[in-house]
Amino acid sequence: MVGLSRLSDTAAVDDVIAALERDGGVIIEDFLARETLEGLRRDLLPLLARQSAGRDGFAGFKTRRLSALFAHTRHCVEIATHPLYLKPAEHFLCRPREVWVGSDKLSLAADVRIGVTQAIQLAPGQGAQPLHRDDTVFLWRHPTGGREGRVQIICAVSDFTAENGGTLVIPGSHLWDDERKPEMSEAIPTVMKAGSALIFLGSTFHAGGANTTLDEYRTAAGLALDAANMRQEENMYLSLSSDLVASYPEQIQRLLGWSAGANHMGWVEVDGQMVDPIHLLGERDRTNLKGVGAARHA
Ligand SMILES: O=C(O)CCC(=O)C(=O)O
Ligand SMILES: [Fe+2]
Repeated sequence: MVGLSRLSDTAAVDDVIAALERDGGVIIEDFLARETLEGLRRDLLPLLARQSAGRDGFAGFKTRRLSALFAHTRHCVEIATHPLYLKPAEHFLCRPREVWVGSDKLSLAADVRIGVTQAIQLAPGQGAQPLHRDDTVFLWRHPTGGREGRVQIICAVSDFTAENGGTLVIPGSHLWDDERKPEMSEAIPTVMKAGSALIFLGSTFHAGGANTTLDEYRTAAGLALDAANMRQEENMYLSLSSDLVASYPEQIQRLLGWSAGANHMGWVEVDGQMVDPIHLLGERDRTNLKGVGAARHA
């Protein structure tokens, strides 16, 4: 089976787009400047070392995750705004739709939002994650006809190898319909040097690989750019304080957006876990919280 294309950091934006259209993913070698890679290591590695490991099979019992990356490192700026990531992302995410407003036919495109930020460290002994599509959070349907809900990047903070859990990707799976089940035999590990990056579409099947080494940690820093057309129209998080929201019944708290739901939208990190934000309101017990994936991936 043929793996993803590898392009250099001097590639043209159109070449990145073409590779993503064809394969659903692409590797950009030397994506990060050396100072950025060093800065990410300096900022993130000590924090990752303090995180507790996942508490379900999807998050990974031997995987440490650190989210809210913009609170922890300013080097996310270089990742999110790198032209070989941001411009292809806009190509797939900002597809205009024609709408009538009175007698005007308007062409409107969603803009882009940073939908998730996360460093992920696989310890030796971590098994492979289940193959999945990251646009599952939007319950996106496939084939997409080229309109994507998410474009994801995973930057290698350590080297990625087949042995240490380099992200498994099924090239071409972004074109599959929703009936086709992904098989591990179709997935190819992402092998890349620290500083390189894997970019893939939200509709591409992938998974964290198995770390079969005895002593190597595989560390990634990633984020997702999402189409901004299905967020809450009114910004409840800015207009209502969390104390005010806490004074309402739980049903209203959840309706106002303090809920992650079965599709995991809106989680917040607590103690290394991606948890339902309802736990942050009021006097709730926050010890030993389970992540949003726990119900399905015990
Ligand atoms: O760790 C990785 O390589 C991928 C993780 C992933 O796909 C996820 O957690 O959604
Ligand atoms: Fe994923």
